[in-house]
Amino acid sequence: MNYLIAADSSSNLPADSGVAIVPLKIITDQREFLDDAGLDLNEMLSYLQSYKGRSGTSCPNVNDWLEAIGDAPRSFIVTITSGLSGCCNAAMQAKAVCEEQGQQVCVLDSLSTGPEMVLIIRRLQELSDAGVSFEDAEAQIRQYMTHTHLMFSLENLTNLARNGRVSPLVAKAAGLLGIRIVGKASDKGTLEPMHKCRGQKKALETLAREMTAMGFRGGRVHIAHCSNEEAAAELSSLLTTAYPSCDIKVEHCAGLCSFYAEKGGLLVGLEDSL
Ligand code: X90
Repeated sequence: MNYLIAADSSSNLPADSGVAIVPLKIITDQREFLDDAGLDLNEMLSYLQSYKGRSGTSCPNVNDWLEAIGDAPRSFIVTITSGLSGCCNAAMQAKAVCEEQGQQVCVLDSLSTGPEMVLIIRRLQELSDAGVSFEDAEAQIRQYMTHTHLMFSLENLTNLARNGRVSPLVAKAAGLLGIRIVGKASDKGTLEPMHKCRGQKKALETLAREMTAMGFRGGRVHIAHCSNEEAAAELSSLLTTAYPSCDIKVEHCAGLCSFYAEKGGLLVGLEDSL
């Protein structure tokens, strides 16, 4: 590989992915969970379920990013959306420090999270392996990012609303029995709710339909789920039926995405063919 790739833990990538992962934190008045390979996700989720006080998250700081980059001469940093987190801002500060020392750093604001970040990272790894120069890789990846998208289906938006990341009115709708909010990452990198769907089956059909509307015709798909293997499998089968050539990978949400997507939540990264 000819450049280092770093990303924050909202990407849900495992420790052995070849990417330098910088963890976010999940914080309550009593405890703090670092979203890294040492996190016991089930323990965190069951603690949060019984915990009734305040909870939130915090993003890495400039030093966390500097540590991840180390003395690598060339690095790409892929962050969670600047529309919802300070993560990208901290990475930009790290870039400024590194550039003073003669290192090249390109910060990519995903305007998204989770599985769309994984699509971007996967493509970066391919460019790196193919020996594409840093400058050309930046141009190509920015172009690629205009063709990647994120959709979601959420059963519970309590933590998003409590932390000011979605309107309480949207969260309230999802609180009704069986209602899922299906939506996408907006152009500004915020949540854009599109449909209220009753039941999982409807939600998944709506997701698949909206993916087609976005230009999906059977490219790469990454599905990250929070304790909802069943929905991930069902969506995979809907997509494979419609687009037999599509390349689907399913992963589990790590700490940060689990906190916000909550139990049952599904995040879908996709490529359009426009
Ligand atoms: O800086 C921090 O503390 C992190 C804040 C992150 C807040 C949002 C995380 C969202 C996770 C929920 C649904 C996907 C929507 C993505 C829209 C861009 C996943």
